[in-house]
Amino acid sequence: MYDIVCFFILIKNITMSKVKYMTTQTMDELRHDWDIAEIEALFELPLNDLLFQAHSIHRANFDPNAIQISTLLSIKTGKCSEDCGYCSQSAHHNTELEAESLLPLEEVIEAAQKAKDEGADRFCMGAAWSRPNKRDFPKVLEMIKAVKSLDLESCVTLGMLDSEQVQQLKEAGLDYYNHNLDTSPEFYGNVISTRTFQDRLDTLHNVQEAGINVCSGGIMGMGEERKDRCSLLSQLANMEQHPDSVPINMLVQVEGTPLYGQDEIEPLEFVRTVAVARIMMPHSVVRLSAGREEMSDEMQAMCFFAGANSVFYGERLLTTDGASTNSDQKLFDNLGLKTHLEKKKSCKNKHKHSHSEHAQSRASA
Ligand code: SAM
Ligand code: DTB
Ligand code: SF4
Repeated sequence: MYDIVCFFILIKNITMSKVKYMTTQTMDELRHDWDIAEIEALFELPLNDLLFQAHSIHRANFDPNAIQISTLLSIKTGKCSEDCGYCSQSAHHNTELEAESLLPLEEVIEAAQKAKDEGADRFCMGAAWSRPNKRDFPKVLEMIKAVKSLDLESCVTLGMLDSEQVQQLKEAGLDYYNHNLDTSPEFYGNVISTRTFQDRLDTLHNVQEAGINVCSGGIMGMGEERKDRCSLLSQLANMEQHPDSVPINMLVQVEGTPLYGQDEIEPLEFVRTVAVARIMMPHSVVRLSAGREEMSDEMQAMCFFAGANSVFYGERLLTTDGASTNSDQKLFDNLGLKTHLEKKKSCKNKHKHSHSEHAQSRASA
């Protein structure tokens, strides 16, 4: 209630020119009609106003001290036919990456069990494919079933899918499909030439139709401008259904890729992007994704305040190193963030406690 009161005081205090945009977004209203000018106006807010608005919306929709933990595994590495300018795995670039064909099921199970033991609640498997092939796809379905049987949520990212493949993924019990829009439709051609923005939207549409949760976001720091970040966010938020999960990646610069040596995004511009994503998609989980190992603790803390409530966790992302699990654990402790698994355990313990207290009080009565 206090948050709501503060939020409306804030809105009242904002200059008249901004009011047009600010009053249109309430705490959990889901809008699908964002225009670029109003998104730009959010980016232009004084940082404190933007963070306050984003955090108020975050708090109204989520536990602000809970964090969702996903762990990644590359199940098929390198030699990809697409030419994504950021990617170490494209066959078009010379990145000295060691290619690997599809991993055996046992290796995937082992990695998933390890991820669970380290505190992950979701296991995401990525394949360097433009689209899955007939030979390997059934093996991926088996991997999904195996991950589910460990009581982990499953996520895969396999490139473009047709509606039959989507249906098979659904039947295998897949929870999330990751398929990033990556950047604005206007900037897309500067980064990728072997597929179109519309190809990405078509796969997302198929996935949503089948009732699989969509995980879709983008990469910041590829040389795009703020207007591109606004345009990407408008594409995500104006989808018929917001993605359930929105990964905001900061480019991991890989030697040998066309985007190596690119000017980095300003840390506060990245924080603003997270905040605007939170405001525009109030019910979606916003993931602070690749690039965390380059971010200071303070920058990450600001992103969590701005509304990020998920991370990729583990020493390895797909082909590059992730933030170390030790330093992550310290960071979460320092910020008082609890993972979903920790929250679940403490809930169970409380439940057990109240049962045994109840039993004791009955025995002593
Ligand atoms: N091949 C599939 C595809 O492109 O959809 C799945 C794997 S691909 C590696 C998954 C996503 O990882 C990409 O869409 C991109 O957003 C992200 N990604 C890849 N390389 C990255 C990098 N160097 N920095 C940040 N994100 C990256
Ligand atoms: C996403 O948005 N980021 C992840 C996941 N989805 C598949 C991938 C990050 C890759 C970072 C570079 C690498 O390790 O190859
Ligand atoms: Fe291939 Fe995916 Fe990398 Fe693009 S991002 S080159 S599609 S693995």
